Amino acid sequence: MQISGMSCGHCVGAVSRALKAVAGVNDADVKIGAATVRFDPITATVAQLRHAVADAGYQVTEAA
Ligand SMILES: [Cu+2]
Repeated sequence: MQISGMSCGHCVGAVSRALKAVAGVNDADVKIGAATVRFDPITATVAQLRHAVADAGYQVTEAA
Protein backbone atom coordinates (compact mmCIF):
# COMPACT_ATOMS: atom_id res chain seq x y z
CA MET A 1 0.00 0.00 0.00
CA GLN A 2 1.07 3.57 -0.62
CA ILE A 3 0.97 5.92 2.37
CA SER A 4 1.16 9.69 2.42
CA GLY A 5 2.45 11.90 5.23
CA MET A 6 5.50 9.83 6.15
CA SER A 7 8.82 11.67 6.21
CA CYS A 8 11.30 9.98 8.54
CA GLY A 9 12.23 6.95 10.57
CA HIS A 10 9.80 7.95 13.30
CA CYS A 11 6.96 7.72 10.80
CA VAL A 12 8.18 4.30 9.66
CA GLY A 13 8.16 3.10 13.28
CA ALA A 14 4.71 4.51 13.95
CA VAL A 15 3.15 2.98 10.84
CA SER A 16 4.91 -0.33 11.46
CA ARG A 17 3.63 -0.52 15.03
CA ALA A 18 0.11 0.46 13.97
CA LEU A 19 -0.07 -2.20 11.26
CA LYS A 20 1.44 -4.96 13.39
CA ALA A 21 -1.08 -4.19 16.15
CA VAL A 22 -3.96 -5.19 13.86
CA ALA A 23 -5.16 -8.74 14.57
CA GLY A 24 -4.36 -10.98 11.63
CA VAL A 25 -1.30 -9.05 10.46
CA ASN A 26 1.66 -11.43 10.23
CA ASP A 27 4.28 -9.00 9.02
CA ALA A 28 4.61 -5.40 7.88
CA ASP A 29 7.60 -4.21 5.88
CA VAL A 30 7.40 -0.42 6.06
CA LYS A 31 9.42 2.16 4.17
CA ILE A 32 8.86 5.90 3.86
CA GLY A 33 5.72 6.23 1.75
CA ALA A 34 4.92 2.57 1.37
CA ALA A 35 4.20 -0.63 3.26
CA THR A 36 4.03 -4.26 2.28
CA VAL A 37 1.73 -6.10 4.66
CA ARG A 38 1.22 -9.83 4.97
CA PHE A 39 -2.05 -10.59 6.70
CA ASP A 40 -4.64 -13.30 7.10
CA PRO A 41 -7.57 -12.10 4.95
CA ILE A 42 -10.02 -14.00 7.13
CA THR A 43 -8.98 -12.13 10.28
CA ALA A 44 -8.01 -8.72 8.89
CA THR A 45 -9.35 -6.54 6.07
CA VAL A 46 -7.72 -3.84 3.99
CA ALA A 47 -10.23 -1.44 5.54
CA GLN A 48 -8.86 -2.28 8.99
CA LEU A 49 -5.29 -1.70 7.80
CA ARG A 50 -6.32 1.61 6.28
CA HIS A 51 -8.01 2.60 9.53
CA ALA A 52 -4.96 1.64 11.62
CA VAL A 53 -2.71 3.79 9.42
CA ALA A 54 -5.18 6.69 9.67
CA ASP A 55 -5.30 6.37 13.47
CA ALA A 56 -1.51 6.65 13.51
CA GLY A 57 -1.83 9.96 11.62
CA TYR A 58 -1.07 8.94 8.04
CA GLN A 59 -3.17 8.20 4.99
CA VAL A 60 -3.30 5.19 2.72
CA THR A 61 -3.46 6.61 -0.81
CA GLU A 62 -3.45 3.28 -2.64
CA ALA A 63 -4.26 -0.06 -1.08
CA ALA A 64 -2.74 -2.34 -3.70
CU1 LIG B 1 8.50 11.20 10.63
